[in-house]
Amino acid sequence: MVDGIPDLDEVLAEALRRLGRINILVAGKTGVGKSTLINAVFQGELATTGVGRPVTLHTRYITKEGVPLGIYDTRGLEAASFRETIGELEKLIQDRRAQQNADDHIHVGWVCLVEDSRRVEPAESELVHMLTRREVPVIAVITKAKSDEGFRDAVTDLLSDVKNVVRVRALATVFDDGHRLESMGLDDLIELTDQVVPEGQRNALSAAQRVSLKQKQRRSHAAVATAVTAAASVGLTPIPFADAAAIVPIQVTMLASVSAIWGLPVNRAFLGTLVGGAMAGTGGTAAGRATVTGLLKLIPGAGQVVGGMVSAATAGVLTTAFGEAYIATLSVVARDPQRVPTPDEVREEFMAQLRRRKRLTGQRQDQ
Ligand SMILES: Nc1nc2c(ncn2[C@@H]2O[C@H](COP(=O)(O)OP(=O)(O)OP(=O)(O)O)[C@@H](O)[C@H]2O)c(=O)[nH]1
Ligand SMILES: [Mg+2]
Repeated sequence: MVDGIPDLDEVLAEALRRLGRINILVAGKTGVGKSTLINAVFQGELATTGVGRPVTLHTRYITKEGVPLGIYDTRGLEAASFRETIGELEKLIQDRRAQQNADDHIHVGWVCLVEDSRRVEPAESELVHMLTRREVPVIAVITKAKSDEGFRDAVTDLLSDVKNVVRVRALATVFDDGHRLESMGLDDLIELTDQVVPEGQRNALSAAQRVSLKQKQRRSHAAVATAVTAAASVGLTPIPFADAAAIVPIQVTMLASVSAIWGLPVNRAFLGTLVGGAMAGTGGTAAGRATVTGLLKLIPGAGQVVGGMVSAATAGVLTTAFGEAYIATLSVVARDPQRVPTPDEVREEFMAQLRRRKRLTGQRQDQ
């Protein structure tokens, strides 16, 4: 930290630390489509590429470098000895719950039932009971959905402890006559999961998933609101604009947090391209001041206050404009979950979004 301005690496490390981790227990009989579901919903072909560490006889823990997600992949529910499997899982949950760090807990259970079977068996009911007793919220996931015929209602009745029941089709299904049903329900599964996991796990869920743009946008708006509060408290004592450097780390932290929420690489190359040298650790020097002012000049509305004073309200307005421009940027360039945008693409769109907002604030001033 130099003269109140933290180093970019510190900001990045903090953004990643705050992202945390979400752990999901995925259970269901063999062949119901658990691995396919995991690969469809999350980044990085987790279920096939992550070999997974065996944590019990019937459960592997799958993680992937750079994705803030852990999957407990359970098998053995189909065996006659399913009670043993459930007993093992119960021990596992308690063991994880005893950890200090909430990132080590098991946050939600997805109990998968295949639609074709049209049956709920004792293994699934007993598993749901156990998870509920151990305060792990459960979502029943009906997989390979193509024809409900009342099965969803039946599952809702029979597994009355679950928080919700959702029908999903992880892969498109093509019938012999050529009729095609696209994948469906994956975004609903994420929305429902978001509702039942602790607040501290939601950004990690957002970073890891690749099916709900809506959830990423919602989590980003929350991160911007946090930054606005921080910026406004800096501006409570109105500060001369030249010293508004104090709100720059807040803006950069916000960009790092929102990037993390979108599952983008939170590293120096990425953020460095976005903010230029403003955070390179030159804070105390004249050159540092110049780049800080340069960054501030990008912010819609900030042009009008250069040389003046920044109040709490202004600091809040500037931060909101900056954050919303970044969310709009990612909604354009990071829309395709199959492809990570390059830092230059993000920067170019961000500048365009900022210019557009500046024009709008300019017009309002002229009226
Ligand atoms: N058409 C279609 N096929 C699916 C869908 N989900 C899974 N499958 C197929 O079902 C088969 C089994 O899927 P997996 O994902 O391997 O099932 P699993 O539950 O992981 O099985 P185990 O690991 O053995 O417990 C595979 O051939 C998948 O391609 C789906 O939504 N639609
Ligand atoms: Mg599998």
